[in-house]
Amino acid sequence: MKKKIIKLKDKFIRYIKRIKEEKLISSYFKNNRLFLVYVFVCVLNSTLLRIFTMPTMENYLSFKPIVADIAVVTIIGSFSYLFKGKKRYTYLLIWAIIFTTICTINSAYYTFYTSFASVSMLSLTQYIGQVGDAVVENVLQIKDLVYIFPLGFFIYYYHRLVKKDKYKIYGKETRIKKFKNTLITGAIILLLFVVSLSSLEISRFVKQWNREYIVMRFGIYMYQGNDIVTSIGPQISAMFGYDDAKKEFNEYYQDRNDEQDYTNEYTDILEGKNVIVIHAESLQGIAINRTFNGEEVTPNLNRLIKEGMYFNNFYSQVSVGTSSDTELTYNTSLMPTQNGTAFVSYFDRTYISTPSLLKEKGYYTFSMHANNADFWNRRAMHESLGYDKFYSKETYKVNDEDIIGLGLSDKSFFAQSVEKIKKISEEHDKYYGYVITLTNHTPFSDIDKYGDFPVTMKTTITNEDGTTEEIEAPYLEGTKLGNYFKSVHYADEALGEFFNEMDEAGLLDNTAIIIFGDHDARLPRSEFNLMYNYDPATDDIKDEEDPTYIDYDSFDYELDRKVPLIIWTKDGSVQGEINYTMGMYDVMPTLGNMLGFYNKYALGHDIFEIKDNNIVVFPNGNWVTDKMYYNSQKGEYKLLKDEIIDENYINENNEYAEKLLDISNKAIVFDLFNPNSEEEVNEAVSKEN
Ligand code: GP9
Ligand code: MN
Repeated sequence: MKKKIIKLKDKFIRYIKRIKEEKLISSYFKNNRLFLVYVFVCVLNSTLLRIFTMPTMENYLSFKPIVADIAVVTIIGSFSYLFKGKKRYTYLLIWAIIFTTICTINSAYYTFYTSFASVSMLSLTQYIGQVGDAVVENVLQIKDLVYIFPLGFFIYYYHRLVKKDKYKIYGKETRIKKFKNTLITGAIILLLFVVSLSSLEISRFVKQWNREYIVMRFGIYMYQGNDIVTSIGPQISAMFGYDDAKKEFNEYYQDRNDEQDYTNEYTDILEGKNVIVIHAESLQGIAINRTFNGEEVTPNLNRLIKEGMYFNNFYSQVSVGTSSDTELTYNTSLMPTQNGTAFVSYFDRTYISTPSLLKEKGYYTFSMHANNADFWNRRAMHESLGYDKFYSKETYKVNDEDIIGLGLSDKSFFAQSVEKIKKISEEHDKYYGYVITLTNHTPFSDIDKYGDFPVTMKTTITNEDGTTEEIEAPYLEGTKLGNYFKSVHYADEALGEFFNEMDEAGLLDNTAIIIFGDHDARLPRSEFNLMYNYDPATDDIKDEEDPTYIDYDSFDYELDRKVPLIIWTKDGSVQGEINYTMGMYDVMPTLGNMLGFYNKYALGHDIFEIKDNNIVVFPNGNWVTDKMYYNSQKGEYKLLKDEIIDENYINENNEYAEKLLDISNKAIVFDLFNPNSEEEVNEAVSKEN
């Protein structure tokens, strides 16, 4: 071993000597001038794009995307060495043009959409029009043309080399050697880059929806390459297995009626009313009715719960698409897809959705959210879901003092939204709006801006000498969970203001308001343990031996991920507390019964029909019923009722869950709600017969 190391050391020293003596570095630069200029030009363009589109200090100094760009450009450029003479230049020129075009298009696209372009958008014909307009409108801006200058320099440099007779033409052997060495160098740079990535960076890259984040870390070329893979991948997988999928799909739904075949006490109860849906970011059930020193975390929600209908056993069913998955499931009663996210990979499918069915009943449908329209690809997907208009960040005034966390504060967002809704109400008979909040988003660290809400514990403790003392123990102060409650308190206050403003504008009189938490807040389990088992005397978790100690296991944590669902009307026509286990996919059929629409393909149920017989399936195959929570990965469960359950119950529910997830996924991937695809199949079937 020692010998080997010495040998290697010798070899390395000899190599360094050789580099020095033979002036390898300077001769490399001399002999590969065109290639190096090509690398420089392409990397410079990508860097300029980042600086012009996202001019922050972090971007100026960021080294990572430069490494990524060098790796991509070097690997692609290495193949140029396989070509002889002028062809080598032509190869490099073609790629330099491609890279420059990528930068130019993205530069123009960014000005218009504050995001980066995606090839998946090209499949929307209407979208091409929009992108086309954007490019044409912006092409005159100097900053979009800047990228052409480095390209021009590359062309000029080549001609200069030729003129001075310095453009080297290599023999076949040298060419292959050069190709190999360059490719290996590129691969090593790529490897170094990959090793430096954090798990968050990798997961965001895989999901590909947070485009600014990806371009900032991976550079524009890797972003665009990944974009092509994530956009085309689903199209390719949808090419295989269509017939089987369609058959299974038809069998699954064959017993269902085309029309609703029941009525109950809530049928049509909200018919004709305007509807405003509040998709409340990260609003988790644990905040409801919780107090700190007698102060309610959510006084406004607590009031609405009493005045309206509160579903206290309600779960979101999200996968990696978090907010967007809830938007899918709420609007369509379908489950998130098994690969990628529906919003990014399958936005161009046909969906049967609440807004599209309400549109048939004469409603004007819109959505509102003060983030970039391309976040989660909402611009495209909200249109696919049947929203007539999406009011995104571009339509809101975002003053610096109104920014909290991810962007525009809920208070400002709501105030501006009420103005918009007022206008809509003047222009349309009936309307349905989906309003997405933003402030209550992880990491809940903007606590200075949430307003004062101490999450301490004021209590009386008995000292060892028997004396008593009034103390204010820190409790959840300084924890993420504590900050979360501060943030929710702010979100609740904003909601209260929204209700007041809506009422003042007379917009609540004939309107039903639906409020739900979009998913849990991803809070650490250890902090739940602290919350439930806090000892103010020691400012720590109680001893497990303490008789008041509550054992908090992973199932309790899963059950605590519940989110509230509220249906509220000013006239109090819908009231009560509903305990049935219910999931996001049950909202469409439940609301459909109340508003007078029906979707045969809903995977959930009207909760007032299925009642305590319901099952909520999660995208990972777990499920929960009134009787038990089942973890399908571990094959473990927790009983929720004092009832003995047999093996059959678990097997049947497992089968049900798997089938449901499979059908949902196939319906989306193979575009099975598309009437044209139905026609095609019918044609095929009639030919067979
Ligand atoms: C982004 C917001 C948050 O606009 O809806 O998305 P999330 O991180 O919750 O999926
Ligand atoms: Mn969310």
